[in-house]
Amino acid sequence: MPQKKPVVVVTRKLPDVIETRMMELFDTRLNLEDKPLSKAELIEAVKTADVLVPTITDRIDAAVLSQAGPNLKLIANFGTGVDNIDLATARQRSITITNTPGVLTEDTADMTMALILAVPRRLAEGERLLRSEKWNGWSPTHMLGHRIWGKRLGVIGMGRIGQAVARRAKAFGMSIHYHNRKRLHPELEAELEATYWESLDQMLARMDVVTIHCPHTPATFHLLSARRLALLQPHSYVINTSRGEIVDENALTRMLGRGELAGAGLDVFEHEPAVNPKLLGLDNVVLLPHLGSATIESRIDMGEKVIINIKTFADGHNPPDRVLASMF
Ligand code: 8YV
Repeated sequence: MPQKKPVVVVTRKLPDVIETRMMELFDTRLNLEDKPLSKAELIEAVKTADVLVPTITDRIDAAVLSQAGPNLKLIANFGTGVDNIDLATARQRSITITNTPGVLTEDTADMTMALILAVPRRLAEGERLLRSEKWNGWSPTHMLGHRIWGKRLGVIGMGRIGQAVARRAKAFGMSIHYHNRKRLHPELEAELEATYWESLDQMLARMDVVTIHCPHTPATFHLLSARRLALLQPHSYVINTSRGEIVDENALTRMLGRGELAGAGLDVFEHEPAVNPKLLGLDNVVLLPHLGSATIESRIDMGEKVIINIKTFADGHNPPDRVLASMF
């Protein structure tokens, strides 16, 4: 007798090719309108599903997980960060969690590099000026920014994305510094020409640009606290394409407004999709709506990872991208 297909509930609209394949392989319930699920709808989903496919916009907390039906054995997250899921409660309930690492590394690194260039060179500000039809023509002293060649880049979190950013920044003439829970293998450190700082505080005080690439966990919440932001020099820039919660957004906004920092490039925010209104009024920031991995290539690859994880799990094997407690 053919095996019953698992009931898979997908919380958001995914690329068409992914949805088509999921419909072929599983008993899939799609969200064609892409309207984020309410808490009640999420609870309904975990009651009925064998597999849930959430994204960053779904909070799979203890309240939701406590309502999960006996069949929910896998949460196959569409995304690498799993801070939207209460991992401890999921573990207690023997629910396996998978994510989609690796496939969005290069795109996220590109977006980070774009911000590292855009903020000091005032790209968005210049574009706004032009569009407002207020440009009066070239002048030797008009809209001067800062050179990034020869400057120090401090990478916080030297995993896949941090390394991909380091490679790009090195090619732009920046010197690479990093802080990580674990020091890199000496060969990799040498290849990246990266200097390791055991003390984040000491690194921050010496950098021209700081970029964040660690996951958001209880340990990294407000890692860039008001105290640590104050260690940065007034000419330095903060770039964040990781998670908004890692930076104290109010403190950052205050310091940017007072000129205690030179600028910031932010793709993520502490209370997404809300953005601190004071940030919106600042000229020295470039703000993006969480576009780090927003390419069709990344999204399809992420979907394929989700499919492989579900299929492997349904076939009775360990899925390749299991999230283990030790990772976070
Ligand atoms: C995704 C991301 O947009 O994968 C991640 O962790 O931050 C993003 O690039 C989002 O998380 C999808 O759920």
